[in-house]
Amino acid sequence: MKKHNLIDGQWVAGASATPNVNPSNTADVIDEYAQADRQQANAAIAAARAAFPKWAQSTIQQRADILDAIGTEILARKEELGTLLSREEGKTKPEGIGEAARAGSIFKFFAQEAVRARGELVPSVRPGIEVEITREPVGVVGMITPWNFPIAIPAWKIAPALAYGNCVVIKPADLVPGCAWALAEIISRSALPPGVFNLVMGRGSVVGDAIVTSPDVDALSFTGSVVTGRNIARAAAETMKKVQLEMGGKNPQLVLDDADLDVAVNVVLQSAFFSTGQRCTAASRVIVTEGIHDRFVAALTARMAKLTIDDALKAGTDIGPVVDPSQLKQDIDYVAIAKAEGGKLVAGGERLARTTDGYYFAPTLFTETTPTMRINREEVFGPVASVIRVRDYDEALAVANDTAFGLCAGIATRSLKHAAHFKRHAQVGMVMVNLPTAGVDYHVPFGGRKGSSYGPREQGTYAAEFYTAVKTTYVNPV
Ligand code: UN1
Repeated sequence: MKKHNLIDGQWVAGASATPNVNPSNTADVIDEYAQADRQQANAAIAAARAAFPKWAQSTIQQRADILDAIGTEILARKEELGTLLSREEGKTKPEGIGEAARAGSIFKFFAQEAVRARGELVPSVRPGIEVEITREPVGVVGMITPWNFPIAIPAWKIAPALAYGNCVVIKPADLVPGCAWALAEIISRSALPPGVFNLVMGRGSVVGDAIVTSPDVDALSFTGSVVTGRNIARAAAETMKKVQLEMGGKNPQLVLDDADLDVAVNVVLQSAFFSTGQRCTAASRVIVTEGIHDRFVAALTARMAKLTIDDALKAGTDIGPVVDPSQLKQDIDYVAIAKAEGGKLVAGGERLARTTDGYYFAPTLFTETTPTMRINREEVFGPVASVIRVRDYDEALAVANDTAFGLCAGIATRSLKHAAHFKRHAQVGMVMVNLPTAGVDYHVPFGGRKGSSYGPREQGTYAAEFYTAVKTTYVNPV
């Protein structure tokens, strides 16, 4: 069955369709997914606009019940949805199932947030007057989501949008629309009125552009590359949209002399290579003090040699394929760049052949790299990490902060003093102490600083900053 767009409660065939191909096995085509044209995107926006006045007045109980039911179904079907995720995106099946479960929990969390809505009543500086501070929905929220978290990222944008009374038009990544479609199908069977939620699949240059430039979209939440994010911010300013942008990272992971070696190695394996390194939260700059450097590199490369890189759906696979040929080319190109810059390749660096035709790439580690090399400045978005050797913690901190990005930063240490100092001085939105930089909780704020993020935080109670508009009302009770 071909997969259509969901516009105003109806499944509508796209102007064209595109195959969704399994990156572990290019002979496996999951299905054909609709490609909307600009007209369809505008129809979805118009449907959301028309549905908004009524949905904005829905009760918090109505929203809570709908979100909770969606969350329940996602959790009940997490194996199936996680398998689809792994098949279309290439992260391993346990990672896919974990992500599907995360999406279910997010809906359940925001079901409860809906009923926790509250305002403030404060005295005025003038006699007899009362001031109320309340939150209202923003309106129509446009969403553009990336391929690397095909269900969790749509969930963490859609659930708060609906919880606070907004209408949604979402364009999932062109490359990986399967999970977003499955989520839309679940939502389409909920008690949500038609038009409140719309799915338009297709190209960024067509559907994305229609959403970004439409005067009928009030707010825009985007996760993706820095280049696209910057263009979106510029275009959104034309129509004064509220924007929330989550972009890249070049996240540092410090390993200090006093680190527990096993913990440090596990943290770096997880952060740099799992999910094929295709996470904006991945650690790609491993900053290691000289006392532990050689022992750490030896232990890490020994563990890397034992990783199983294979079909994402196979039991026992640690790391699945890269998502598509262009990402594979980018990974290969950065290996060449790092070598040319003088980095020493100590593991991986090459495409791998498996029994199925997929985009397999060996987890890659460079040592002897310096902070100014391109490999330490630009996001690769693959299973590629580089080690920077430093004298001490102070130099490690300076190197960690010497970047245009600021999403997250990790430190492996047993020193309370260094961990406490790092928590305060890392110029990022999220700090992990003896934990991987990637793999975040669903109930707390997510986001970064500098080139990584722009606008209010996502997730947890902080999501309300983006998905609501604050109103201040002055009352003279005469
Ligand atoms: C995670 O590491 O658990 O696109 C989430 C990304 C991030 C999400 C990471 N926005 O990789």
